[in-house]
Amino acid sequence: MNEEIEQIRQQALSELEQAGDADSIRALSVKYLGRKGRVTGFLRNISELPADQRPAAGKRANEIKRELESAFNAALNRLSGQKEEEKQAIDVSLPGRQAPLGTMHPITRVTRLISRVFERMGFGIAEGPEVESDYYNFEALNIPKNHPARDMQDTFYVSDNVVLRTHTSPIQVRYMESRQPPVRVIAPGKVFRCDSDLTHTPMFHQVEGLVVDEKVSFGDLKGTLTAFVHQVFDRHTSLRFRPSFFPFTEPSAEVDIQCVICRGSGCKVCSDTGWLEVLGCGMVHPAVFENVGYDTNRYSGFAFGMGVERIAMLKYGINDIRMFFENDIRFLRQF
Ligand code: 2NM
Repeated sequence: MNEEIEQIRQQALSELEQAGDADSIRALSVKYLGRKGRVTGFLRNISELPADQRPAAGKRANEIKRELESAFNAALNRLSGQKEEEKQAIDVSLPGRQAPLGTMHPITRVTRLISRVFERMGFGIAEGPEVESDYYNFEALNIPKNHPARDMQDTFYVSDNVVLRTHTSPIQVRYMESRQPPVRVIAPGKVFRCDSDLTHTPMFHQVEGLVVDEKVSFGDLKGTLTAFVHQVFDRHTSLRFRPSFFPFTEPSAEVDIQCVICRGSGCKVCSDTGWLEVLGCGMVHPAVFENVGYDTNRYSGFAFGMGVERIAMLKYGINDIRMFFENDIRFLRQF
């Protein structure tokens, strides 16, 4: 009878040697140690043995039961340890994963293009706070207390005397306050106006420019802006200077360029005029120079300002300003 349990043991161990995966090891465990398993069956039938054989057979069968239990467990553990190692192995022959590459935002691109053109003409670049005092945003720029631009309808007020800058001119006021001429500087940055429709967003970008020295003339203004337009669009683009008004310049002008779409013959983009407005400019008003402590008898200067979104729309043929701020990568990827 003892031979039978030894035989069961031998068979279990040799079948275990053949078992290559966890499922077949678990099946062996059921086959030998399960409720209807062979070892279990042997133990159940011990009562049928002659009384003098029962103790030794029972003892041996229980030893074998424990031995098989630990052999099955050890085999399962070996197998899962092997899998962990497979998972951690690095296949050095695989190509690397490509890091997703972003693109520059079109507003950043055009701001940099504009800046580069002026840098080549000897301009420096200045920056300043987006939250400004009423003094730097309006007062120093000769914008009177009752001017419509100061209205709550047009300007974001942070408090009575603090606003979100409505243009980047305050940068230039601060720049002039801190040094004497000659000045050649551009001021790029975000500006804010209470306005939101098809052609206006409450935040947009500007580049303004300022030149101050002895004997700076309107001719210098025209030459500088003509060179600028010829580099940003193309060297055959015509310009025209139309009289206009700004509180901080006198005289003031609006600059139109020949329509980049129809080249002047008239189309939807230029409302059949053949011209597109691209920037405002003028000779700096003496009141502004007085506010920053410049000698108005010795110095004169010109200034200009443009919306970066507008330049970008004309340059890339974009017809909705909101595209810049929707963060749709199908749009952004194109630049
Ligand atoms: C414009 C048009 C005309 C301008 C004036 C100044 C300053 F600070 F010198 F007075 N900065 N920018 C200016 C002049 C801006 O934007 C349409």
